[in-house]
Amino acid sequence: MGQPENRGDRLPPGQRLQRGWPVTHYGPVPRFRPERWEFRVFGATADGDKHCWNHEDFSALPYHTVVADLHCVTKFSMMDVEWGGVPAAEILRLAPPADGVTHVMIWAEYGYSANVRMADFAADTTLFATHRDGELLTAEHGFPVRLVVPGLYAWKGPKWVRGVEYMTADRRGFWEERGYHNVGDPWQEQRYSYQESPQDGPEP
Ligand SMILES: Nc1nc2c(c(=O)[nH]1)N[C@H]1C(S)=C(S)[C@@H](COP(=O)(O)O)O[C@H]1N2
Ligand SMILES: [Mo]
Repeated sequence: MGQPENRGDRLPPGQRLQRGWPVTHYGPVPRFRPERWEFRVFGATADGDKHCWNHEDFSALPYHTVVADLHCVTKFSMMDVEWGGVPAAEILRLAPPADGVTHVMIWAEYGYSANVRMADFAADTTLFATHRDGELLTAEHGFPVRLVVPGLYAWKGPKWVRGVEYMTADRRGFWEERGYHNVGDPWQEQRYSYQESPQDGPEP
């Protein structure tokens, strides 16, 4: 992932600052049904098994906070958002991937998905956020869980996450199949799939 040149240059190329917190997503806001909800890790796990948490157990996992900027590919950015939740590294520790896992697919309600390289997923600022500014997320902002990957455009952070699939090869997610860049680094302005170099994505 790219880095800002310096602390005073916080806006990636082509972005502008947004006041307030808009709601941006495709499709309807899902209704949370605690009795049916589970967070599932599956695919190429080290032990070959699925690992599942119900809402009560997921809520009891270690809680960390991360302050991060959010960059939407539609060109607005929000600075210094304080997220709270479960570090992705904690999920990797509790449900270890098999050798050879290179990417994850994050799955959300209604089949929304986003592929993320393992190095980005395992970064210590990647968080399954349940809170913002110490308060539970609202339904439209992803309650009960959304992924936050600070170094990537925000479409790589699904709201209403339900699962993580460990993958031994890359595969495109929802927006990546619909013309958006496979990697999505805002500092390199990787917005659209036509900007990709061959090494940025899976075979077409
Ligand atoms: N499930 C789901 N998550 C999603 C999206 C979506 O369409 N569906 N849109 C993404 C995009 S493009 C952005 S910019 C952020 C917006 O988060 P916000 O509505 O909380 O500001 O959510 C991301 N997560
Ligand atoms: Mo976005």
